[in-house]
Amino acid sequence: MRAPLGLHLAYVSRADDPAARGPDVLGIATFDATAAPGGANGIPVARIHTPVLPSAAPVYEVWSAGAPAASGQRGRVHFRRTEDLLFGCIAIAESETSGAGSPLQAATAAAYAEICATLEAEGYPHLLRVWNYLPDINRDANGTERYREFNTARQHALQAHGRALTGSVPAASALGSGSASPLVVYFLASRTAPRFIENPRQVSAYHYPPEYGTHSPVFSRAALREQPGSSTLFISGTASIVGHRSLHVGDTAAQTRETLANIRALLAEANRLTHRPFDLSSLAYKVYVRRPADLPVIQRTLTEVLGAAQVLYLQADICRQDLLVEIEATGTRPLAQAA
Ligand code: 3EB
Repeated sequence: MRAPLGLHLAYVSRADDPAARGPDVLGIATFDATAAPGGANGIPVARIHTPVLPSAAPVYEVWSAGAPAASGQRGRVHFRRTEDLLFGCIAIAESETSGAGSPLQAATAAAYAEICATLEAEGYPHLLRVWNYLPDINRDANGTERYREFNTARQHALQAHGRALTGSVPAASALGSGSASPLVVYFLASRTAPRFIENPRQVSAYHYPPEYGTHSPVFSRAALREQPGSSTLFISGTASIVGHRSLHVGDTAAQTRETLANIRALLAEANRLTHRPFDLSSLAYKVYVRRPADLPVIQRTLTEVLGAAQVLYLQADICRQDLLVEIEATGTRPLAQAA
């Protein structure tokens, strides 16, 4: 079957799945895959080291454009693009870095510098969505949690490239990955500007108070990309945070329900901006579970609500020690034909 019109996401279990091989494939993220997928046509592959639950079988997250794509490389960034969209990925081991700050900060600075340089050189200035996977995200290093070190370096790198630090900043996720993993960042960017969406239930992450780190995380709660034929919504990693505080510490089911309330609030915000409303069942989800033993309670809480939606569960550490679950989502809706 041909992919639907517009940017499309599918989770498949085989590298040789037809969905992972078409000319309109923009890029792939693999979770827990030892072997690369076909890599046909120079398709960029982000290799993420987070166990897939419950099966430990690899999963391929395949992004298709609905239009033919062409591959390229700039420095360590592998990318593939259409007229309006660019998918890219970069992996940097902390052991291969040098420069100011800790190895994680040097790797983060290098990754973001190369991403910004690629976007400038190729002419896709608008970052829509960024996924960040950092080894040992919650470990203390040099007296600071590594996630906080990452936030400082990300903010400095974006600032050095003249990019916004509040407002027009991409939707994002930032998760832990295995200790032996490099820092892996993958992203989608476009020539045309999306709309960025905040959650009225939450303080914007870029305005978090200093108790969460000297430099706030730079991301929007969601991004909406409207095209002539379709509309795509990217919901950032979302957790049990109201205002700026973590709620329901120690209660996984309640954290899951609060996270769904945040996602519903984002859908309501997005639906004020688009002609074709999104609902919970029109999205595909990636659910990050800190403790594998919590999988059944999270699954039970979600399946009641999400019905037949695609859901991928991964084991990953989350950027605050007290968060047990985090959920991101993406969906594309065809736009109504003009009468
Ligand atoms: C939060 O709401 C949870 O640092 O890029 C979610 C999504 C989180 C993205 C990031 C962090 C990031 O603050 C953590």
